[in-house]
Amino acid sequence: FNPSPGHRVSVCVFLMAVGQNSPLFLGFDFSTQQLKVVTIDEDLNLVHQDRVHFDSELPEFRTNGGVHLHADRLTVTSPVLMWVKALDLLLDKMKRAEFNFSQVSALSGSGQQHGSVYWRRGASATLDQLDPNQNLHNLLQDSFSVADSPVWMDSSSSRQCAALQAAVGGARLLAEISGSRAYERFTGNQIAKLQQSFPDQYQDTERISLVSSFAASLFLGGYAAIDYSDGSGMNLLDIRTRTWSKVLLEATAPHLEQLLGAPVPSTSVLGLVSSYFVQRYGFSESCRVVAFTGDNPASLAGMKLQEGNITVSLGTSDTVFLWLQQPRPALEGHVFCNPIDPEDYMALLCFKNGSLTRERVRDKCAGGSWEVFSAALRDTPLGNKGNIGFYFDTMEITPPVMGVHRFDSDDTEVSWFSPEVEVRAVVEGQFLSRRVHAERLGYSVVPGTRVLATGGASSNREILQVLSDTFNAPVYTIDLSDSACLGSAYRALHGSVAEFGVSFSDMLKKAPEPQLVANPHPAAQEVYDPMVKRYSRLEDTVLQKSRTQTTP
Ligand code: ADP
Ligand code: XUL
Repeated sequence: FNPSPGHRVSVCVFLMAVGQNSPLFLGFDFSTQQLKVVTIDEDLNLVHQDRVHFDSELPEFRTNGGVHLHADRLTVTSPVLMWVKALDLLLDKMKRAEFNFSQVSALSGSGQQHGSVYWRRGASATLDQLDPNQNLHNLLQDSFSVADSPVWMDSSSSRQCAALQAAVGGARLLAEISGSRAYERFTGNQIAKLQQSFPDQYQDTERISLVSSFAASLFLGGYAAIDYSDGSGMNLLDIRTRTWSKVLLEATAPHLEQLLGAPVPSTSVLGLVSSYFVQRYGFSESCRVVAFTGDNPASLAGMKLQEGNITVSLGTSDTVFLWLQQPRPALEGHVFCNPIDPEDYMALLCFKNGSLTRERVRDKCAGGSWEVFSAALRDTPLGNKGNIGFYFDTMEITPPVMGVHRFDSDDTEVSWFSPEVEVRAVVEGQFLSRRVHAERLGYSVVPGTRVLATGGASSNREILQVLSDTFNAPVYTIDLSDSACLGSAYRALHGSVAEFGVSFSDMLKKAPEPQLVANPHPAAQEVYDPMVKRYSRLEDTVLQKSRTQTTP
């Protein structure tokens, strides 16, 4: 866990004395590297948090950063039974810590977006009759027709993306319908690839879930619907009518309408926890399950995001997102249905080379220590004396480029930076890119703009200082670096009070305000405004170079 400074808590410790009968609300996050949970009470106080880290606590699945990178370096998957076993482990840990499950009134959760789970024929009957004397991992051994689920880091479905765009009349039309042009990691293209590569496994599938709706299905003991917001990351949903687009379903794979089930509003109460959880863990029979959603939509719910502000999430992926009232889909970035207000939308940009790339540079240049990494940021000047770097360890989404590219102050490509310059170059390069692409989406920093930071790396003050300087705006964080979990717990609570007419924003009035953690340096604008322009120009150079190298 990465609680922000001043809020350090030991994992699995009850933070507050909770009355025996006061209702509790759970928020889970099935993220790339770990499964996390946060518990709040009805006054939105944080009561308990815990996690299971996949690589270190479930080594039998042999993942690296929670995933398997295949030999083609484009296919990326995660074992679905690892997620199931992680849930067994997490709930067992909570039970050992004497967590009182009977107090939980409602639960919700989130999952890494776009990943897909393939339930084998007969799995629904298995889910319906789970034996509380056995763990889920044993019970669901044979319930998946595809053992390794494609996840958001995958970029192996270019052929299917091209075919989908051709079928609907081009990228722009696809973006108009689904909120995004075709992206390799988007679920529809992954489903198409799977159906073409493994037709027998596809035939043997009775239901396809997203990671979020798969996780909700475990709690419900039956298939959970996909919610509009996470459903927007599939290149299948019409984001205006909030129904599956027939044209897109047909262009993707057979029988999809049946395999996906009807999508529902993100605020839906899907049902009650199954008797398995009542008998095995002591959940109340009346505990509600609120629709699970994607981790970025859940983060939006956790951040108290207001119009005009921008959230920068620094998790395994780096994302930038905004609340939108009107959808304005473009060829870059994504528009999703809003997880809180059914009339509204959110805009999102996702960058694959986030925390894992910072970690690689930390290991190479700072002896594996975040303290040394942070010291290098403190000891180097704003603007890095004109040095700019692009660090795409894996194929980036925006721009679609791979490899490391370093430029000195004369824009000459160089092969090496000193360790300290390299540390600043990776962080500055990443944040310049976040700003350049957010500005291309129409976002601009104006007086009063706040940047809200979240995700694992938001516990690092020096990184947040660079974020503040490159955006020339103050940076705020919330108490907990995992806003997806917190947002899920808020959504669970809202699922219990919405019927009494309480709006999500009214409910959040009691939530602590985000805290200011960094103000931009007085010289920030002078240094970074020209650098943003240079970065944008150099990015075009890098993109051109990579296109010429890949064109035969
Ligand atoms: P996810 O939810 O995608 O699994 P998190 O939001 O929990 O990921 O972020 C995990 C990442 O946080 C790690 O990969 C690590 O690189 C980063 N991180 C943790 N602590 C620090 C720190 N002090 N400085 C910078 N990055 C950090
Ligand atoms: C968003 C995206 C990632 C995943 C994993 O489009 O691909 O942010 O949700 O966190």
